Amino acid sequence: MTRQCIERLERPAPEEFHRRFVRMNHPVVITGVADSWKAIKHWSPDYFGSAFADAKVSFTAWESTNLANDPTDYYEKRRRLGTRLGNFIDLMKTEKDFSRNYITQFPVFRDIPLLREDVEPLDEYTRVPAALRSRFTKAPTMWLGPAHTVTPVHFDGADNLLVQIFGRKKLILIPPAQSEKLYYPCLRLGHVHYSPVDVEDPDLEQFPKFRDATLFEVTLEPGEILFIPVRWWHHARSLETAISLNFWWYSMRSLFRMRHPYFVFQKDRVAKKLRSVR
Ligand SMILES: O=C(O)CCC(=O)C(=O)O
Repeated sequence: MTRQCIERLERPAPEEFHRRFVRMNHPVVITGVADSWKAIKHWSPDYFGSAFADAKVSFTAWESTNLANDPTDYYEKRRRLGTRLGNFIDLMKTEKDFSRNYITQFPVFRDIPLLREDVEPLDEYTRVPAALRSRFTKAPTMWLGPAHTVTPVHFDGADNLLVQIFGRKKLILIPPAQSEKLYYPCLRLGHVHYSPVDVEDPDLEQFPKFRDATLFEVTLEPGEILFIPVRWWHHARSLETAISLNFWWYSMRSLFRMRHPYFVFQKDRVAKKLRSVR
């Protein structure tokens, strides 16, 4: 495996960001933009636990006796559970091993609108025209969990700005051109955008092609923004209690790049239907 760092750029001009990274479909870390947000100063599990304890949240719970971060085990066993934010944060502080419980994709500004004023728009970087914004951008979502939570490697159908708000998080990215090394498409996991390879501790006997993969790595600090281009594989691990926010947006470019997964998915659906009528 080859390892590379992801470049950091201090407040790049939006034009430079688009020319060098969005159009080239290449990741970068933007510094000096989000670090002045109120969210960076104020947001923490303690703040949420006292100010918004009653907010309803759903979280991903992965019950497993398998100590490894095996993606197949994760996709088979994970469940979506609901609770109140205050309760989740209490459990996070008191339970001995709570690291397989993770608030993922929480629509924070829909459910706690007051928090919206703690972040600044990133429209000059996403560049979605105002008239198309409601259709081409997804409402930002929040990720909150204790140290060691993992999101196994997968890719998304949109470009993404992942903003680290609290704690540090390590990301490993792998380019779409190397999808074969991640055993894509692996339809048995239920979705084509998942891979069975544990990119932190790969089983090279089972997945020998991964030996030649190139891993782009970065540890995000609070206030840093990682651009994850559409279809880039990414794996995340919180190094400590962490909060992140992500901003997904679509463009003609991202829709074009999702053609292949879409056809793989449709082909599989048709094959399953044909098998069921036989
Ligand atoms: O922060 C995480 O755990 C995963 C984030 C992610 O997968 C995303 O923003 O697409």
